[in-house]
Amino acid sequence: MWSVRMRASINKDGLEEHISGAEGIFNIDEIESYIKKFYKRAMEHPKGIPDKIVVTIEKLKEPIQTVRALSVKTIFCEDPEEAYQFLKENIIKLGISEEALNTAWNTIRYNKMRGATVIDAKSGVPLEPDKERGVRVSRIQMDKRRKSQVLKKIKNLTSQPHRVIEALSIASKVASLNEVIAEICVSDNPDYTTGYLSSKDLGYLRIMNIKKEGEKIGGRAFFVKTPLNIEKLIYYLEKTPVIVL
Ligand code: WAQ
Ligand code: MG
Repeated sequence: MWSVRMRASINKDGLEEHISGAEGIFNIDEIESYIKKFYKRAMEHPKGIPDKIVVTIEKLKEPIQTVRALSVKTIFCEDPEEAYQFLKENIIKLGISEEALNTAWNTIRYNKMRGATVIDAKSGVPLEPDKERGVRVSRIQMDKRRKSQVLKKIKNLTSQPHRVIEALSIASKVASLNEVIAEICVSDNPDYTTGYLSSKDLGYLRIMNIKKEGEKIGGRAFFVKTPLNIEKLIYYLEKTPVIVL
């Protein structure tokens, strides 16, 4: 099996600004058609036309692991205040401290990271070694049958189903780790206002109107138990190939 990854960016005043990315684990005979899909996606992104697209096609050497997809549920919140209340109540029920939630929320609102922050669920201290980049979950692919089942379930509840599939794949890989208590996510796309809270027991809870239309904020946070081997956690999330069943 092969890992295929794409990332598109545009140079603005010497800084590379991320436009879009996509990835998957494929058979060799699927690669060509996915490169075409990814290229199309890079060029047709609402954020603009990229001036650089990097495609990595890499044969996987490590054995592929499997994890179960989290169950999917949509929570109909009216506005960001209601969404944040829902988030807070559930985060506290999971035993995560308010400090930890505050650190996560501030990072999501004010920091531009390409990846996620990893937060000590008790102390609220961010643990990722690279604070600018964060941790990038990668080498994931949802099984075809699971994908069509989820697509059927959410087709009337989202304008961008592929976004849900990708986010659910990430969340399922993250939640499969015993060290992780929960994850929260807000898309950084100004036009995508549904975020999520996920955990092994709660599943993947899609939270509508977690931000206002047009807002550029967004990010991800993983709440973890300590003590923990952060290098091992990051290696698994970034490098270990996982199929989501
Ligand atoms: N690994 C870790 N963090 C990531 C990754 C990744 N592979 N990709 C993005 N991030 C971080 C980064 O800080 C982004 O700013 C933030 O997450 C949001 O990324 O069911 O599309 O790709 O309808 O904008 C949620 C779907 C969509 C909810 C989330 O995130 C639903 C989404 P985006
Ligand atoms: Mg994205």
